[in-house]
Amino acid sequence: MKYQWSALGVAAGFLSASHAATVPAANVEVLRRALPNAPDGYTPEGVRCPSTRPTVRGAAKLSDNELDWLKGRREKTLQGMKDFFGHVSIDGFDASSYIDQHASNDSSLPNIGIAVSGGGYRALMNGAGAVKAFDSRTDGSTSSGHLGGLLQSATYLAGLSGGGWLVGSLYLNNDSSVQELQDETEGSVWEFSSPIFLGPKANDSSQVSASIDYYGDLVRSVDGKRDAGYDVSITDYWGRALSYQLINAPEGGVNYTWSSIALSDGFKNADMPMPILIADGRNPGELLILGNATVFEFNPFEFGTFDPTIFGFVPVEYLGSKFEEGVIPNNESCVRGFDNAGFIMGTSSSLFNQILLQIDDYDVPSLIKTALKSVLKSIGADNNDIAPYEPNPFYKYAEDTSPFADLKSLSVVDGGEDLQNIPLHPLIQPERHVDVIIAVDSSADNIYNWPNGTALVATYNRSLNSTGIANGTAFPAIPDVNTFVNLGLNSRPTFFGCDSSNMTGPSPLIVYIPNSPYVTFSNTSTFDMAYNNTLRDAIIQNGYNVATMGNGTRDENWSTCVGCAVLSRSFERTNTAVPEACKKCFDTYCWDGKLDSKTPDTYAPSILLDALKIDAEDNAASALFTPVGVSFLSAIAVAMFSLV
Ligand SMILES: *[C@@H]1O[C@H](CO)[C@@H](O)[C@H](O)[C@H]1NC(C)=O
Ligand SMILES: *[C@@H]1O[C@H](CO)[C@@H](O)[C@H](O)[C@H]1NC(C)=O
Ligand SMILES: *[C@@H]1O[C@H](CO)[C@@H](O)[C@H](O)[C@H]1NC(C)=O
Ligand SMILES: *[C@@H]1O[C@H](CO)[C@@H](O)[C@H](O)[C@H]1NC(C)=O
Ligand SMILES: *[C@@H]1O[C@H](CO)[C@@H](O)[C@H](O)[C@H]1NC(C)=O
Ligand SMILES: *[C@@H]1O[C@H](CO)[C@@H](O)[C@H](O)[C@H]1NC(C)=O
Ligand SMILES: *[C@@H]1O[C@H](CO)[C@@H](O)[C@H](O)[C@H]1NC(C)=O
Ligand SMILES: *[C@@H]1O[C@H](CO)[C@@H](O)[C@H](O)[C@H]1NC(C)=O
Ligand SMILES: *[C@@H]1O[C@H](CO)[C@@H](O)[C@H](O)[C@H]1NC(C)=O
Ligand SMILES: *[C@@H]1O[C@H](CO)[C@@H](O)[C@H](O)[C@H]1NC(C)=O
Ligand SMILES: *[C@@H]1O[C@H](CO)[C@@H](O)[C@H](O)[C@H]1NC(C)=O
Ligand SMILES: CC(=O)N[C@H]1CO[C@H](CO)[C@@H](O)[C@@H]1O
Repeated sequence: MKYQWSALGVAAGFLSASHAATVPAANVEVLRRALPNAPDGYTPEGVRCPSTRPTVRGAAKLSDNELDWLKGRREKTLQGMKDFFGHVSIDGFDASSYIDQHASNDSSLPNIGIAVSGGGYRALMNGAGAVKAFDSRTDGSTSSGHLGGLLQSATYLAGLSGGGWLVGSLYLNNDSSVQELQDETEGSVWEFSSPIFLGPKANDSSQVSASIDYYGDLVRSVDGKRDAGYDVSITDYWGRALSYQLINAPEGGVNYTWSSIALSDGFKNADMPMPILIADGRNPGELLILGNATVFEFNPFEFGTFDPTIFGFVPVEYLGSKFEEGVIPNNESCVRGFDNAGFIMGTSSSLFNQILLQIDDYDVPSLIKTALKSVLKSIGADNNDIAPYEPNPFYKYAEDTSPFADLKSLSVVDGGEDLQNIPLHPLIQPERHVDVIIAVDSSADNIYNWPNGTALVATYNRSLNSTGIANGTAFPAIPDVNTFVNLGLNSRPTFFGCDSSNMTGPSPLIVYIPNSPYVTFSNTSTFDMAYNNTLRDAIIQNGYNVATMGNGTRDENWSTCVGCAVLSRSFERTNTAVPEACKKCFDTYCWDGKLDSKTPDTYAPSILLDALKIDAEDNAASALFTPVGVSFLSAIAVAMFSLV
């Protein structure tokens, strides 16, 4: 039974978020990525505790680790901004000199966060296009009309679900650039033409036997964790499977931990922004994730939340240890290896609750549907359709306020399930002092999979009760989704919170960048499971154009306007008059408070520029749902049953 469950579990994960798979390269340069420092592969293992035993830390301040890292990062972003404003000009204003002038006091200079939404592969690719545009390492990105250098100027890079796969791959592959990940040859990362439930593309052996090896590896690694006494769930298989596509190392990077990012040279040198992934806590007894869900973050140092329920963090490296009342009792050892990088990325993207509720809405072969439903139902009954963080690191912690304090197992789910599909939460924390968030939204809100502002509305609503779950966070006023569509706020970039006096408290300015069809229809379904490289690259190129408004072809002032948004809060702190060119930008891009809440026509935009050619005669990707694909899947399922 165990194996049958496992095989279907992976298929479930696949169907839930639409994926494709890749081969682990045979000849990997072992040193090229973060660190494979797990003590025993996928199995967490007891280790001697460090001399200062890990504890839960109250969330009133940032961690000392983060504060130390920020000192280095602020220095690096200074140069990043000088480079950025070296090619992004503001008429009548010398931004480079402004940066120089205030260089001795970096808290007066802009503090930038980038947030990449969820939405499966679509979000990974559209987000990748934006990050590629912001990355000064990308060829051509620092020419006029482009936005290269924003990444080098940013302090934080947050990802959620599919956006988290992007952020994770960038860091787990040694600070790779998007271009490098695209350039990886077959047999390594970001090869989405072979779907995740078939596993890495076959090389010399047949696909069937390659897939059986792949399933065998997945099952073995998760069995190891279970046999060591840890609760496992579909998310374990899901995370393992995802890793084969996202981490370029043998066996899908089975030894890579999330905490190892903090040990990699690039991160230690503060060469890149701090990566943060988001997941939601599921309250005991609630199947739906509501707006009052606790929002957790995984940064390279810690796992935890600023929300008033728990308001605490543990070292992410020591997840799996038996914390109690915020400490690891003296008779317990410390545990490492629970924070497998794929498991963390899988947690942020574990859409299983939603699948359980919605699978009938999707065009999935009925054979799979039936099998899945029976598996998911039985797991649901065990309350196991989540990622169980057991032992709960917040056991008996914050007992007065935490709904999780009595639970031995903390249930964590996809970060978008509370509808906050853009990972803004870590970036609006007052202690982080972020001035501007570049928010890339690839959500599938409307019937054609375009965003309509739902994610911003969710974060805004959450911020309204400042003494409640929002716990002192503030957010700019955001209109209803009908207004978004009627006024076109989702058809081009829009700024929210330009007027810092109109907010519930200090909040960053939001540069909202919604997915739009510049050169290809990038509104593919969240449940599309495979993409050939032509389509992958087209959507990434489209994302580049989304972020740059077609390198300024849609508005030649766009790069200037992004520069103005970046500087806006800093201008206020330094009492600098807003340049006329920026005033013009704010007139164009700031939401002016007008509403138009009537029911809109369906939003179905046409291609804005010239469409890229993606067609080819033989269409490998869509072959999956042909009868051949289905019977192939059954063959795999049968093969797995036979292992029982
Ligand atoms: C990571 O990449 C950087 C830049 O490409 C390189 O200098 C460094 O040596 C790499 N780190 C490891 C551990 O390979
Ligand atoms: C993972 O690490 C273990 C030692 O903990 C080692 O035996 C194993 O070969 C490693 N696996 C891979 C794929 O590197
Ligand atoms: C640095 O700038 C901040 C904000 O502009 C200001 O509050 C602070 O006093 C300045 N610090 C110094 C040492 O000038
Ligand atoms: C797959 O093929 C490539 C190119 O022919 C080769 O370099 C690699 O070693 C092969 N990988 C495996 C797992 O056989
Ligand atoms: C969350 O909100 C719902 C609906 O308002 C409420 O029923 C539930 O008790 C709340 N959960 C917690 C843990 O506060
Ligand atoms: C540590 O002590 C507690 C309380 O006495 C006990 O429940 C637990 O099993 C002990 N753990 C180990 C590893 O012996
Ligand atoms: C906006 O998206 C939500 C889902 O996120 C959907 O329920 C709603 O109908 C959409 N409204 C419009 C006007 O697109
Ligand atoms: C705000 O949240 C607090 C704590 O959950 C609650 O007691 C209060 O009723 C909420 N206020 C409003 C206006 O919803
Ligand atoms: C914008 O620049 C990128 C990168 O050079 C390129 O791929 C894209 O085609 C350009 N867009 C337009 C509309 O020219
Ligand atoms: C902020 O502006 C919005 C839109 O104009 C308005 O609805 C809201 O009442 C204002 N809030 C505050 C606190 O000024
Ligand atoms: C890639 O996939 C798309 C969508 O399935 C298809 O239309 C196109 O023909 C494919 N292109 C190639 C080169 O295989
Ligand atoms: C600003 C604010 O309200 N912070 C609160 C967040 O939650 C913790 C724990 O409940 C409180 O101690 C803080 O005062």
